[in-house]
Amino acid sequence: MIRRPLIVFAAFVFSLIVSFALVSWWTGSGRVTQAVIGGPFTLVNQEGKSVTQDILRGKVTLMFFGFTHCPDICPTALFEISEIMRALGKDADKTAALFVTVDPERDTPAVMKNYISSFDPHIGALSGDAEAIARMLKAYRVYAKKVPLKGDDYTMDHSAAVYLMDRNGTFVSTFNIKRSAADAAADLRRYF
Ligand SMILES: [Cu+2]
Repeated sequence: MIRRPLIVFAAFVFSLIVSFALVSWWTGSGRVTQAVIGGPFTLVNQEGKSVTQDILRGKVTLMFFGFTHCPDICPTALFEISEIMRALGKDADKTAALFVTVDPERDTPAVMKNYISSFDPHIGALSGDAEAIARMLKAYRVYAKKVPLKGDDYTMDHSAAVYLMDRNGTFVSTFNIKRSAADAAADLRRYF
């Protein structure tokens, strides 16, 4: 009987150790994820101007990777991001969105400029030469693959996650745009 409190105490200490281990594993892995997505880049914006990762500074940025010939996923995502910008109202100026091409062969800065003109003006576009884009996709863990179609035509298979970058240009997490624009806008405001 005298040992029972000791057992209870031992169980309590054990549970503390387990929780501590879990928390440090969890926060530790969070840091790893942040470190492996992102990094320096030199690309070309829709005006044909060379830009670096510095354009991410000072604004909460949504990044989306795709291509202008995309039949559905990309235009839908850009439409949804435009709706979020609209829901933000004046606060949209504290944010930016970047549409980065996975198809630099066809998506020249001029093509990108024309394409994004159909969407909210807070959305910019990034293109570049094949090598620079390949490096970018690798740094941001984006999957993209050319899929041949009839004749000389092709399409692109690509991952479609939207990335949330904080005001320092650091990756925070993926960002869910498949919800009401008001909810997504409220979520974005937390990072201002
Ligand atoms: Cu697409």
